[in-house]
Amino acid sequence: MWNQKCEAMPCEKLARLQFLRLKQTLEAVYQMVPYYQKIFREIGAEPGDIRSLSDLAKLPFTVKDNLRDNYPYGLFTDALNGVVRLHSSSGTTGQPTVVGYTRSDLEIWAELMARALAGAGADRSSVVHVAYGYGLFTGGLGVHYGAEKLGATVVPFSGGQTRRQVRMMKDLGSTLLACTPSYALNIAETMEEMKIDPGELQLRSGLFGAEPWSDKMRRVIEEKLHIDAFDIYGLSEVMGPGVAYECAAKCGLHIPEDHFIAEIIDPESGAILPEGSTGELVITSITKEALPVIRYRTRDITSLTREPCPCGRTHLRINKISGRTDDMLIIRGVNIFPSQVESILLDIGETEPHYQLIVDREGALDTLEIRVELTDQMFSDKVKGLEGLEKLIREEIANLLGISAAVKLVEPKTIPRSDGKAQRVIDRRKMR
Ligand code: DLL
Repeated sequence: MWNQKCEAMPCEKLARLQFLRLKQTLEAVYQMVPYYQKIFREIGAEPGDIRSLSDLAKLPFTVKDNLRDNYPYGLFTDALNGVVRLHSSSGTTGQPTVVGYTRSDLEIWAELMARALAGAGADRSSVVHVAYGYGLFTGGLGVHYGAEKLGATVVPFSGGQTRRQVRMMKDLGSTLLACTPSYALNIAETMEEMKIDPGELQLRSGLFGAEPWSDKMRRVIEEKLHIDAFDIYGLSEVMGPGVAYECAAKCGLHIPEDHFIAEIIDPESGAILPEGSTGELVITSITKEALPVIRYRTRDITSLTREPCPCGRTHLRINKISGRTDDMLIIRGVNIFPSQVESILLDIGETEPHYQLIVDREGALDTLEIRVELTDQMFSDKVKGLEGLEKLIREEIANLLGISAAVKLVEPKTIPRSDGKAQRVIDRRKMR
């Protein structure tokens, strides 16, 4: 554990600390952010009316559009005064959002990333190879400063030039790889092409996140790279990577509750759901200075638990994120997440772990086509075997997800590889 005092703080003490910090955050936004002043006015309340942690529920949610509508600096507490860094969210549609950090915000971010890296087994002796993109994306610099804080040696590679990444990891004796899970697959494949056995490297663990990935995918990556793979979660609006991270027990991701308050809500009604229920994660920051967020709707679907964790950390855990509310596909009334399809494909295990979902509409009906890559061996196989495999995938999808999908087996290496977040879904309905 990187910070035993904070990460294993007794629950009552933690709740008292949370309340104190929440009050300070509410006072700050009430004093300094016209947007929040308006919100308090609208509900006829003042920060003093929040008398317990559960009173937080009296405040309305903040959503991405609130940040967009106040672009670029409207939700910052003090314009750019004291802000030493900006990042921007990776949003592919519409107006981007800009997020800012004071020096204290950056120190806390580095602290939380040091916790996450320690959770994945890293220490001062580690060589951390960062293949998340550097730049406006929070992945690269987020991991970078956490690894430095930990005292590890950082290799700030960023994304791309995959062959060179492999050579550098081998030459420099990198022990931990940090990148998206889809890029980790790409790296593993490149290693195979270069005829380098993962055993020739010193890699022991991986810190993967920034996109949904199933437990099955974890196993595939672990086998291909001979490592122990850990999940890390975060989003720019709340901080960046480090909003939740796995420990050695791998039974959920701990949210550093001395800095964030987490809730799970029903995405339709907004009602708070009881512990264990699946819904949308909502986060309130309680130590951020430049851009505090109050009840921020992440759109990410998960559940939370306060059951004690064998690792000794007292902070609550969220389950692996199954997807985003906006990535959920509704195919003829059935809701599915791409990660569910991923699990089924990897369970069948006769294809490569590279797939894409093509969603379209014929008349009034939504259609789904699952494209999945054949292995080299299957590709040279007889057509009959391929028909059987297509049928098997179709049947498993129908049985387990309750939808009928077309399955198309495609040639090896024809689905685009990513060096960042993979594009798993092509929604042609949106292109019309
Ligand atoms: O992806 C921050 C990050 C960088 C997290 C590196 C982990 C590692 P954004 O670009 O703002 O920030 O995208 C945030 O990515 O709301 C989720 O939908 C998704 N996401 C992030 N981590 C995970 C994860 C970074 N571990 C959005 N599992 C979030 C599933 C994830 N989805």
